[in-house]
Amino acid sequence: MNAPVSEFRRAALTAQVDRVVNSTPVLDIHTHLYDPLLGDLLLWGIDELLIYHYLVAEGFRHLDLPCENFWILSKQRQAEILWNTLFIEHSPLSEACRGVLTTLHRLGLDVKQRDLPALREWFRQWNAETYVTHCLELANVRAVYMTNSPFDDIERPIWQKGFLRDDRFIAALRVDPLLTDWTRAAQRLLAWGYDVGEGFSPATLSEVRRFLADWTQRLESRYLMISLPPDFSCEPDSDCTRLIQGAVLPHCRDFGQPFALMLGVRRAVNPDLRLAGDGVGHSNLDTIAHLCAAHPQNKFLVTVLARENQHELCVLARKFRNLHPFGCWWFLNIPHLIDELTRIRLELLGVSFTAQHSDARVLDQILYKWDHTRRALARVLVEKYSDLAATGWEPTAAEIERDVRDLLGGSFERFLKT
Ligand code: RAT
Ligand code: ZN
Repeated sequence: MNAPVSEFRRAALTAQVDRVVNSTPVLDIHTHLYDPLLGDLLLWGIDELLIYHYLVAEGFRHLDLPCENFWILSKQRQAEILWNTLFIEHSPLSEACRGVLTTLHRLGLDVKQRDLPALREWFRQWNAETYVTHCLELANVRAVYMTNSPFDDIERPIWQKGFLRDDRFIAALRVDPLLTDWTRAAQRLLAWGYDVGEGFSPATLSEVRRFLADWTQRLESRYLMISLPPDFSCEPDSDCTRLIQGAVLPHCRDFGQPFALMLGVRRAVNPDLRLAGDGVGHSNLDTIAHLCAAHPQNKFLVTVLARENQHELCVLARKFRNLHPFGCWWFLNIPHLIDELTRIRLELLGVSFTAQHSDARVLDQILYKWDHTRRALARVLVEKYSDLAATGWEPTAAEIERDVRDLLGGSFERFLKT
């Protein structure tokens, strides 16, 4: 049997892994953050942090208030209600609440005062442009991928007009409405000058491809993305399947880009909660197996929301090198599950996956999301390298740096290039 590494060796390994994990810049491959030149779309600051939909869902566990009475309030008032409910009347133990405190702490603010007006005052010194640089540097994030939808009426005209891009914000083309509600999407495409018909004639599919190509070029987007419900399947005759096979996959092949699928979200389980009202369901991953096998020239970036799907996704990734698992998405982005998922993935895939994406909707959140992930990742890696050291295989500093770089965006970049 291998002798466990000495306490001294383990402490040295811990220090080394912590240093590497903290100093390796992250490529954040899926967020809802925006280039600051997209204007008010980029959210930041204490009130936005407090009204994050993860906190709204938790606040309503306690609030004795009809949802509609909450939504008509100003953002400031909503933030005050959630602050009082989740931080003052109860301890902020949940991951989303702790995240607000980690963020403030990383910004150098004194949270123990529990003083919301003072916190607000501190944020007044910033503007979006300077604050972006401050947060990216502090979080040690080298670039973030945005989520860019041509179906968004605020975002679309800004792209059409054009603006000087900030190269730390990379575009990803998001097309949920196209694949989940073709009837309505077709009307929009028609209105935008794409000559689509109701069925899926070759002419219609080629117009959909023209639409995807135009937006990929306009955004300079690097992948095409959709989130789908747990019952997503490639039924041969469904609109979604026809569009995927006849337009999305050929488009991705033309541009050499991955198709990113986020599976398992049940939208509007409680619509009164708006963005906070979505739930989770177990997906049938046979659909992913089928896509990967039937389309070896396509690349699939996949994350699944249900904990129960995680092991199966890793096994699939062992079968198909055109499948790249990424992130601990949404309800999985809690330390307990980051730990579990990272172990399962490392044990089944080595470093050929992307350990995390932040999914940040508010700029400042990258501080906590990456801080918490880095801690969880370092803990798991120390254990894994210790297991190797117990066999006599001592990882070198360069090897640890290479592995961490891969897990925090390097593997993803390689996958993009293959
Ligand atoms: O994590 C989230 O903020 C969700 O609301 C979703 O946006 C999800 O990440 C998605 O991209 O669909
Ligand atoms: Zn997202």
